[in-house]
Amino acid sequence: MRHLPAHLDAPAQSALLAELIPLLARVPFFTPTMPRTGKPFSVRMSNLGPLGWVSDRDGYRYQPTHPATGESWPPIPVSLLELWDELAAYPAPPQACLINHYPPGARMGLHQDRDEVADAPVVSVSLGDRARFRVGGTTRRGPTRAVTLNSGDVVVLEGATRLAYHGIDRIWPVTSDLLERWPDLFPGGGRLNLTLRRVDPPV
Ligand code: MD3
Ligand code: FE
Repeated sequence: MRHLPAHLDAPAQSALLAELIPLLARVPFFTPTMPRTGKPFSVRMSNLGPLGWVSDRDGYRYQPTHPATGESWPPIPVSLLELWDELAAYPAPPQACLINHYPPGARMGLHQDRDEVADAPVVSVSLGDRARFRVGGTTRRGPTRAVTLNSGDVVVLEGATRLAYHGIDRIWPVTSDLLERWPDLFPGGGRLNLTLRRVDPPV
C-alpha cells in the first residue's frame, strides 16, 4: 500500500470538502446495516458516481441509487477524477466514490473489499480527525500493522494489499477543525474517508 501523507494541503482539503457539501444535500448520509442481523454500522455513508456501495439485511452490493430516497448518486467531482488519473494507473475511471463519515467513537471492523474488480486499485482520501488504520494480510488471522491517517493523507491500495484485511480502530476526536464548518452535517466533527473504486472491468 502507498501512503502519501499530506498529499492534499489545507486549502485543497477545504476546497474538496466545499465541493462535497452541496452533493451531500442531494444524497444525505444513510446508516448501513449488517447483512442478516440488521445491526447498524457506526459509520454513516453516501456515494458519488454511477454506482454506490450499500449494505442492508439483504447483503452488500453496488447500486445506482440512494437506498432511502431512490435518487441517483451525483457525479464524482473532477478533482477526484484527476486524483485517480494521477495515482491509480488504471485504464478506466472510478465508478464509485464511497463517502464514509466517522462520528466520534465510530469504528470499522477488519474486512476485505471484494465487491469490485480485484485488479483495480482503491484510492482513499482522509479528511478531518486523525484515525488509526489497521492493515493485515489476505487472511483474517495473522499479524497486522497500524498506520495513522491524518486529514489530507491519501492511500493507494494496489497489488498484494488490495485484498488485505483492514479497518479503522479509532478516531481521535477534535484533532482537525476541517469538519467544524458544517456542524449540522457533522455533529461533533469526526472524520470523512473517500474511496474511489472501479467496480467492473474496463469496457
Ligand atoms: C486496504 N474504509 O470503506 S480507507 C472501506 O478509512 C474502508 O474509511 C476505511 O475500509 C476508511 O471499505 C479505509 C483505505 C482502504 C480502502 C480499501 C482497502 C484501505 C484498504 C482495500 C484493501 C486494503
Ligand atoms: Fe474497506
